[in-house]
Amino acid sequence: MWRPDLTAYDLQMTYSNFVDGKWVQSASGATFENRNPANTNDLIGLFPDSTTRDAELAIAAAKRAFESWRLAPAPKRAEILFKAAQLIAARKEEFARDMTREMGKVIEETRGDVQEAIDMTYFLAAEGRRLHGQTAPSELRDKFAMSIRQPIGVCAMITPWNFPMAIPSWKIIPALVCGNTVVLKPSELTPLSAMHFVKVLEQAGVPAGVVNMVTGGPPVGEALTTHPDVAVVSFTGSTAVGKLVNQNAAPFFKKVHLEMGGKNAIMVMDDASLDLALEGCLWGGFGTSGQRCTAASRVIVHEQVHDRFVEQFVQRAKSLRVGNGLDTATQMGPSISEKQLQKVMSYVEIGKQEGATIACGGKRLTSGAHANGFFHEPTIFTGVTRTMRIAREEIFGPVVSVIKCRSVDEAVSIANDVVYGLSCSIYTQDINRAFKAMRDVYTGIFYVNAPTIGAEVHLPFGGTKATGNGHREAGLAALDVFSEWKSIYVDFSGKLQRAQIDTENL
Ligand code: UN1
Repeated sequence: MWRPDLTAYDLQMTYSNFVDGKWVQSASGATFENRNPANTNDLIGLFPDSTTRDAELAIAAAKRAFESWRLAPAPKRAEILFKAAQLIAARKEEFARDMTREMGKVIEETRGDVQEAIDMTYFLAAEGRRLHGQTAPSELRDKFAMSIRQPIGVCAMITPWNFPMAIPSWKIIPALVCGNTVVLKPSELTPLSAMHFVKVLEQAGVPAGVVNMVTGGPPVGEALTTHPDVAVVSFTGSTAVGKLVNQNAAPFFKKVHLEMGGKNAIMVMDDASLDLALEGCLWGGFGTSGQRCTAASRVIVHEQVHDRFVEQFVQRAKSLRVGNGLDTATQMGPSISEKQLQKVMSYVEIGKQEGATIACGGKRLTSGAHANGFFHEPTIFTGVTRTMRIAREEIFGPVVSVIKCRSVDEAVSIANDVVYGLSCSIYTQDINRAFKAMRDVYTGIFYVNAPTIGAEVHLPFGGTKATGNGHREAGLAALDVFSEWKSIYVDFSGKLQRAQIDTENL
């Protein structure tokens, strides 16, 4: 369609919403820019800055499509999803490169992100031939009892920028296999990867209206969380926004699944293999530039090995190569945006003021290859105590706080002493300490001799306290978010039988 308000240059890179099986512009015609965080001169494209009206149209399409999709046999729904997994696998490298360009994380990691979407799609598509319920004996004669999962309806999904394809897949695939329909609002910072995923679903044969995507900011989020025809809201992002989502949805009694912040700790005991622990802390703390909700932003080290550990940790962090993630020599990419980088820098100031010591890093990188991106040095604070804000608040950047401890009990107590409860890990060779920590740390994910990041798709993913609201995604637990149980009793006795009353009927 000819658009007099856009130049040819713009048109080449103007992407669309996906509503009712069609790629369409926002009703307003407005767009926002998607730029490369490693080089802001690189404009990736213009995406619809959608309005309430766009969200409403998408919800209406999803509502209509639900009536037939819910009746499609689950194994048939699954066949489409298997095909989608194959299509993604065939284009993995292309999707990974686009993702590094729009999100910044290094190419190895974006390949991992795409792989996670492939894995999740295969894993949950297979539920099309299971979706098991239960059968149970009835307490009455000639009566059958069973439970089945039923789809719920239109599911709204609000996804973050740090796992631009994996997280949409965690939500969309279980929703679809259960027979729901979807409206996705991906982060404005990474809409291209979400669009690739949605396009693949279209190509695989998902019928019109079953999956819709509306890009944009808060007006879209607001519409999705307050519309009466949305039955489920699944959100991954900050705790502050999660709270808003919950408040918006509460008056409608929507089912809300929230996956929010973390302040994850790696506990390094004095009997740990230090080399292994160092590798884990570097990967857990600085992988994805610390921009994972599972990132190890606290390292709690036993006093017996503290100084030795810190010396090597600092040395290794200093040597990390920071740059454009498409360069295979790069080990750490940029922060996602100026705003995110400013947040990181403000926490570095907070840490200094609180009296922690900057053992390395602490500065923005601005010259040479870093001039046009949002780069920050890998930063380690030592002398951190559990009461400091840098030890308690989520920073979501390449900043790790090292806290000294005297025992496994103290380490566990520090690990638990935050409002979040996503992931935690212990490095130890002592099985007693490992099991004690495994039991006593109150998180949704726990690792032994591995960092806090790297959850696999077939286990439940989520956290306790301010990290979540009791739901889990991934694993079979994801089905519980996107389906509701129906208990069914079939009485074939031909007479009225009263449960709990007709108790004599042997
Ligand atoms: C997130 O940071 O929001 O376990 C998700 C991990 C990844 C997923 C992280 N598989 O670190």
